[in-house]
Amino acid sequence: MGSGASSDPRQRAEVAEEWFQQADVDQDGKLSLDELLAAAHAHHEQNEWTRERILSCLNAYDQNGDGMLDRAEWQAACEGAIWWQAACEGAL
Ligand SMILES: [Ca+2]
Ligand SMILES: [Ca+2]
Repeated sequence: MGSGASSDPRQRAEVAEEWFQQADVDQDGKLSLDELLAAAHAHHEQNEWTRERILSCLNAYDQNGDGMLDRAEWQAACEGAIWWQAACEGAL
């Protein structure tokens, strides 16, 4: 029997945390638009992830309106969708 690890929410949170640490270049505990853009471009086709698209995703999950995603907002974004792409398709 497989453990179904890929759908384990705890593991997803761990992956989200890994992403966060990689993406948070200046290590201020928040992901800015530029950091999100760089992270997305490291993993996806640049053409697919325009600044406008990232920004609309950011706005969708930026709960305190500071223009950045902190850890809690990032975790919520990652838990709410397999990856942002799904969320963004709905938001746009
Ligand atoms: Ca940062
Ligand atoms: Ca925020």
